[in-house]
Amino acid sequence: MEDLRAKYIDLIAGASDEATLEDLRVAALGKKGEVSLQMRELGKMSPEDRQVMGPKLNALKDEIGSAIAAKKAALENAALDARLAAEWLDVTLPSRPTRTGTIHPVSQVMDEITAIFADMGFSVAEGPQIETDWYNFDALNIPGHHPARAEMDTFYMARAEGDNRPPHVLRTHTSPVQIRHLEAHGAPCRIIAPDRVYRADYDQTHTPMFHQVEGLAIDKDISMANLKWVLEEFCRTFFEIDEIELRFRASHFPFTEPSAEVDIRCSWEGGTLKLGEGDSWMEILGSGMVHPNVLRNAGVDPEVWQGFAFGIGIDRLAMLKYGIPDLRAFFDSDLRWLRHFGFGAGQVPTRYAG
Ligand code: 2NM
Repeated sequence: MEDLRAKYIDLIAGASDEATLEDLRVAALGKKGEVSLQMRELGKMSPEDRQVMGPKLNALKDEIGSAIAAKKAALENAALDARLAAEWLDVTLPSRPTRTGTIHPVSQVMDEITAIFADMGFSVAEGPQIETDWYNFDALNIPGHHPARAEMDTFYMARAEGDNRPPHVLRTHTSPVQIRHLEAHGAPCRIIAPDRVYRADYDQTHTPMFHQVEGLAIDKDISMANLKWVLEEFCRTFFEIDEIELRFRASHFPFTEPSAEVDIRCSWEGGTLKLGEGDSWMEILGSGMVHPNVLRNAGVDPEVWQGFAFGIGIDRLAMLKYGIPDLRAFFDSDLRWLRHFGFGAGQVPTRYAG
């Protein structure tokens, strides 16, 4: 029995994995194991011998069982230690730098404009970029012979030969969005339409695609006074300058009567532009009271309803606010430029954060 004990305790101590331990358990304690066979011998013994050998064999069985369990636990601990050593991770290390994208200045300014006008009760309207010449011109009181059509450098969509439907165009302004909105929802109305527009023009200060925001407010008692306050409030908030001053200069657009171009007071002292002070004026937008013909074309009765509209170039607004010198770089998709002039997510000017 002492040999058996010494043999198994030794083998168990030397086992290097769980499978070996299991083999040892079967060899000693299994049905045909060496200890089990010895226990079977007990039956043949005299009662006196059995009384001595029985407890001894039981004790041996328990000892081997405990030794196997203890060794098994030790092997598991060792395996865990090995894993912990191998998979150890220093969570205090700085993370690897990853390049995040940036928000294009046009998108940023579009979001800013939308937030400011939202605070004044305007919602955003959208419409197609390919328009019929009715929505882009006729509905806006620009008939076929009107010089404004030629001035607009319109992109006309190709037509198959023999297709005599009226032409489709890339919209030259977002006014068609407003006509469609009035048609669908009627008056009263307070909307802005910020989006892409197209004109066949390319030089230092023009790109064939650019961005515009047009505003429209129609109600029973809207006047130029409301227009003036809305535009002043917009400029104050957008440029983050309290002492903003606007000048309304009589002008002419087919779709408004009266019409006004709006200038902002500025100075160019030392070659840098400053808004709200100085003796210079810079044109920033066009506006006016919506022409009765336009309201009628959109299904709105001009005897009952009236209101103002305005149009602003978003790209130039972005250049002015963020000191971006070259318009054409806006659309070059140059990553270095985008990283320099782009915005991080959640980077919102304090005046209208949230
Ligand atoms: C401008 C200037 C003046 C304008 C007119 C309309 C519409 F659709 F209501 F007739 N929307 N925007 C408008 C008026 C646009 O851009 C320089």
